[in-house]
Amino acid sequence: MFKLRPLLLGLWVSLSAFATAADQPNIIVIMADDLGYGDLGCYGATAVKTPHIDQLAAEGVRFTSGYCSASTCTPTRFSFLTGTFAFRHKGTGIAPPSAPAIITPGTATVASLLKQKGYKTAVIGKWHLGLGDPEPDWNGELKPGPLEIGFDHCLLLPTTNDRVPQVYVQDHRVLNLDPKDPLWVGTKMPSPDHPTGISHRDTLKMDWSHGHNQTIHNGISRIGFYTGGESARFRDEDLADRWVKESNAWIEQNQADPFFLFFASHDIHVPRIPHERFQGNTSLGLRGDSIVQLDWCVGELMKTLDRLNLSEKTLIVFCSDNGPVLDDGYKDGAVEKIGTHQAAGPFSGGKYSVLEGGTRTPFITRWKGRIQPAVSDAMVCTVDLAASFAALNGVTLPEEACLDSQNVLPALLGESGAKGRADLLQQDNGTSGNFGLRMGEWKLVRLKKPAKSQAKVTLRARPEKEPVHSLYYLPDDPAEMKDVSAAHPEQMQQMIQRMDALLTA
Ligand code: NG6
Ligand code: CA
Repeated sequence: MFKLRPLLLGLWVSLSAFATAADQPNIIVIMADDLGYGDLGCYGATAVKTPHIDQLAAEGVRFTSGYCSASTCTPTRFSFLTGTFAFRHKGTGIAPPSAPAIITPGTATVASLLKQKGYKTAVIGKWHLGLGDPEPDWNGELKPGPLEIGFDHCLLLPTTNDRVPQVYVQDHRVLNLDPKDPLWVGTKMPSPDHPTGISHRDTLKMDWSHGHNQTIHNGISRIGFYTGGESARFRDEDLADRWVKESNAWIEQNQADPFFLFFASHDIHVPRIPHERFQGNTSLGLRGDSIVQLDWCVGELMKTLDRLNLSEKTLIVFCSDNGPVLDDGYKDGAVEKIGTHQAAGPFSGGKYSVLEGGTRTPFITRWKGRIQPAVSDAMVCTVDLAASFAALNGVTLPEEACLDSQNVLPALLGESGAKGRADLLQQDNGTSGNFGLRMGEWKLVRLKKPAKSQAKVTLRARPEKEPVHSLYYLPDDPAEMKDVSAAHPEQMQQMIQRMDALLTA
């Protein structure tokens, strides 16, 4: 008996190790930027063709109730990585050009949780979660940043491409920076003759419509000022190609280990300047052409997985960081060329909004050989990926970490009967006091501040004056037009209480 026990134990350990390895797929999260529910072929778009993403959906699960957790970028990315809603932390609204690192080193993140199970980890693309402490040292070491919260490698656009500077950050440094030409980034005009989108408006290759009128780079004026770093600057047109190239190389180098790649596309955020070969591809103008570029990126990543025989060992999650917007500060034809295209699908609102269009976005999972193709109405959110990936790898979440992340793995894997979340709180940029709560098929909207900026961004008109609280029954009214709170006061009260409880939890 004494001899048998270590033997059995050994057998058990090796069997369980085997089981874990088989269940440790590579994970790629592809996050699009400002992509709406209706912007893809597989979600009903006809004015733009997205064959690669449609293929991903046909081979995996396409969610009809997939969400990001906020209707702007920084809070969604914060809560995706940390598994905790952004409104619980100060300073998680849209990050300005020189924002310091928003996620404190040592915080458990999707990357750190997977790294502890032997994953190689990288983020390639748009960051927008701040760098450095108390501010970025553009000419020195840019830390803390992704490498201090669980990533082994990064190649980043520091914020978002309508904000300065247009340089790549590779690991802790600005890539290709010549020390003789230091990079300066600031909020004030560096000199009275510094060319801006106001003083040199007639030279711009794309005019601005609001904001975005400070330093000019590549014929486009941006938010914020910068000088120097000429050898480090990139062309907007080349961003997507560069990130695909870097991702393919990184996947190839790390294929022996399980890997986690966060591919953070900049498409289809403003300024929408896809590569020349995509310009003019659609009738929707540059916004549509950027969707084609995004689709191309997804296709290239899929090809790499096929070439390396990794498609059956890789879970891909495709999602967006917030809903759609047409005019977000540049005159790029998005409004004029929209035609009958419904960027938010059947929903109202979009970017900046707590209506469904703000956060209900494309959401697709694919793991060839493991996930049975399906369309699922289970409610899942980007905030749930942390707990779900942890569960997939047998990682116990640390105390006080990933507070809002629910394990929805069965739903992500398309298992029959998997329900996903029972409810979901939806936030905007985080300072308005506006929130949404989806509970089952009901939706509560709390508007503390009239969503006035939405006139510019939404595709569906809203009533002039809206009450603080309104209630909608989504199966009958996906566009949240018919407030049914008077007919369902108990439902309304229950949801107000649940919203308050979640906000103060
Ligand atoms: C807004 C910008 C908008 C966009 C957004 C962030 C103006 C007038 N508007 O402040 O253009 O950059 O911030 O978008 O400057 S996000 O998707 O990264 O959250
Ligand atoms: Ca965004």
